[in-house]
Amino acid sequence: MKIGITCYPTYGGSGAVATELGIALAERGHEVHFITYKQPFRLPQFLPNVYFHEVDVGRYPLFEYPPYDLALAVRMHEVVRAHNLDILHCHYAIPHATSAWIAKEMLQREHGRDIRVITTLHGTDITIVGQDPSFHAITKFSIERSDALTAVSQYLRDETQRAFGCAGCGIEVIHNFIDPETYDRARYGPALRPQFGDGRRILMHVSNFRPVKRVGDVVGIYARVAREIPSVLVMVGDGPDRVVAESEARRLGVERDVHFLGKIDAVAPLLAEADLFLLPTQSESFGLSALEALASGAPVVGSRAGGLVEVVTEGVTGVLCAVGDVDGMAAGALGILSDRERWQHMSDAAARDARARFSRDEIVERYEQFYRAHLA
Ligand code: GMT
Repeated sequence: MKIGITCYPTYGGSGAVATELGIALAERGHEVHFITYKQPFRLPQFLPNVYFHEVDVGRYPLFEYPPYDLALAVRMHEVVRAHNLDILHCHYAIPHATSAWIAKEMLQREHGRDIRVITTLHGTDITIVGQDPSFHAITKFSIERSDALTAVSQYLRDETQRAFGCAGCGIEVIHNFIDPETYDRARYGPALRPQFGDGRRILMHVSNFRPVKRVGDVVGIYARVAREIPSVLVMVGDGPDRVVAESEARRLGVERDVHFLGKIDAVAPLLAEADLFLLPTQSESFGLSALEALASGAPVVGSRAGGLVEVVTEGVTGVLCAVGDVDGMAAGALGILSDRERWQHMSDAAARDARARFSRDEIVERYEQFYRAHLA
């Protein structure tokens, strides 16, 4: 098949999933065309069967807000025609599915050509941004006009049907996935540990530091753990709430032991050294970073929010508490870290469960079958 993929190319779960799906499809012999405004962050320079088409928005003094959605639609239209694509797979509903609908209309009306538009719903396109009155109608329209839809969790499918009233949308749940060879604790040597001292436990958080991630709570949980267990907190990523986390660390007097590493594309070697992964998020449709941590043998402590409960098996691979229950999460973290045997059990179970339920090959195959079913 010839597949066009559009995603947000910057740091974030939906871009990571879209890119890794594209790479896996190319390895399986499909021709994959990424159509985005920037090279996706997890896409290496060259891979057989993989092409990258940059969307150029151009500049014109009249445009205070350059119309990216239209430039994307035009690029999609162009790439479909030039490369004879079968499918446009949009990750995140707006504006990607909207642009794909415009491209589809143009192709149909001008060239009598049909292109199948598949949209994968990832998270805040449904739970936050899409429900904002400025975007609700266009999100609903773009969902309903897609030829087929997937959601990354059961929770997100139900939430889409509830919030947009499209009970008949026929959304298929296809969970996110990991490459078990990449997220493997045994594969990497120590990089962080020598820097912090062998006896200290490493707690880790990876995200784009948006308010929804509650990075202040991450620091709060860590500060409570640090009172009892020698440890450090490693914060990977960057974003608007980094200052919140930094000031919380100062307020709680733990700033010397909270290390902000900034944006790092390849997180697997870091996760392989984590003793615990923290995700006390406000809302999470899936939690790809949590899955990557579990696959790397790091139990997860986080909130019982959205689709995270489909990823973390409570009491077996991690501990989940109500959103904002920093004391409960700290107690959960201490319960795991203070008992070596329990930690080892959970770490093994986490790596095993992630492989059993979310391995790349099985899930990529489901996407392939999904494409085939909707080509006809
Ligand atoms: O929807 C977002 O907030 C952005 C998106 C991203 O690009 O990081 O994250 C969502 O998609 C990920 C990949 O499917 C999921 O693992 C995240 O849970 C989800 N984020 C939220 O629901 C907050």
